[in-house]
Amino acid sequence: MSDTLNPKKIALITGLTGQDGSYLTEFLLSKGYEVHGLIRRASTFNTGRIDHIYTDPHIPGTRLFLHYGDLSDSGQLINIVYNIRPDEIYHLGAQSHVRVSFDIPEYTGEITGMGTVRILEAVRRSGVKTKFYQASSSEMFGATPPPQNEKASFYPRSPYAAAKVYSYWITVNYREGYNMFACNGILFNHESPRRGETFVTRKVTRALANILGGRQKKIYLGNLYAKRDWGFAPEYVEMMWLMLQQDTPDDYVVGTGESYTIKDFVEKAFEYVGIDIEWNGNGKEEKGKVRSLDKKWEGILKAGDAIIEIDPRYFRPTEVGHLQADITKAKTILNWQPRTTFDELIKIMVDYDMKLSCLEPVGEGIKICHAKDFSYTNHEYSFYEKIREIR
Ligand code: NAP
Ligand code: G4F
Repeated sequence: MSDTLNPKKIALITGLTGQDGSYLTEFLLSKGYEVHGLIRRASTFNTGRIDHIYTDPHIPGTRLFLHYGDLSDSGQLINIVYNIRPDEIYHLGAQSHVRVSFDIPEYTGEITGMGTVRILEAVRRSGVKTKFYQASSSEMFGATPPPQNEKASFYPRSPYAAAKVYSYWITVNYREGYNMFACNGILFNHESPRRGETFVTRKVTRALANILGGRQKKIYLGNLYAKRDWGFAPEYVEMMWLMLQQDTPDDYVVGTGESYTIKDFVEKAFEYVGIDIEWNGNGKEEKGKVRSLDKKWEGILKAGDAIIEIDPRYFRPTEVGHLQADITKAKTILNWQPRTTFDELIKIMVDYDMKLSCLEPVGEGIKICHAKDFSYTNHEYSFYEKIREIR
């Protein structure tokens, strides 16, 4: 880790306990920042993704500090911004699950939408001069056909997406109205071994490992035909930082420029461990069955076993059919190029979930991860810790 940033820059992250927040924290610490994070009080620990980098604040040299708060509580947000006086704020906190937003639309609006204006107001009222990053989402494009870029229209298809559209525009409004350095990163789906377990990619890689470990029989999924532009999360947090290092604030689309169906993801994940899947039936009756399998899985599965089934519970009242980024602007202005392919992402996620299930990983994914220069992050450490706990 670099300790050389002088004067030391201070960052405040909301949502630091989430997938992106944990990678961003590691990234900023490696750049010499002092990092402050907003965490929610919970009756169980919610710091699993950052425990490996947390140190007691009494230890000299500590540069990571956590503060209790909530995006529904303006008083504490103002207090934190005023007292910490961050140079940069990364606003990642949100109720981020699209399917769940249909069940709790009001709460999602309150946190994912209103939470943003609360933070922006905390900045404005405290008079702190800071740069602001808003975690905007490709979900905002919704029904707008691909490829989607910064000029594409928003057509939100969920309470989550509608709340993110509000947050996008309020960020633009504070930039224009109060001359704030405020940027929207319109990020397409990005995944990792730290992805929440109920998002589809992680649900699949985790279930795959559980099936191979003999702890689960099948996976129930929803719409197999939606297409997503899936990238690797650590790369995307680097982009958040890069946006705030520019001379002028602006909004950028970040994605890979390629898209695949959920079915593609499932097939490739199983193929990686030596299981070939064939599909039979239509609609709710569609099933993914084992066509052939590597010898080593023979005591666990056999040809003909149905391991993927549909549960309509996972369908959404309104779906986003196809997201695929046009990343011309990020390539041109930020000189950015995605460096992890779809196949590589799947291998990385499968390997780490196999490790977590105490199975010998295939290994290609872990090698890829090491070869791509993500030295600021430590998948190994955080995941070995969990493996030890499970054992
Ligand atoms: P995530 O893993 O779900 O993390 C969300 C974070 O927000 C967690 O730290 C969570 O805390 C916190 N949070 C939730 N409700 C809160 C509240 N009421 N007060 C304070 N904090 C609260 O999400 P992610 O995948 O890292 O995504 C980060 C951000 O980018 C989110 O805003 C998401 O909507 C957006 N985004 C994500 C993607 C993607 O593909 N991952 C793409 C585009 C945009 P707990 O840990 O306590 O739950
Ligand atoms: O993994 P998902 O839940 O991600 P979704 O809805 O695309 O949202 C994620 O990406 C957004 C960026 O575009 C973020 F803003 C948002 O915060 C979140 O991180 O679902 C992906 C697709 C959907 O089409 C869904 O219908 O997978 C389909 N799907 C099929 N079966 C499923 C399932 N999704 C989930 N979560 N669970 C299933 O069983």
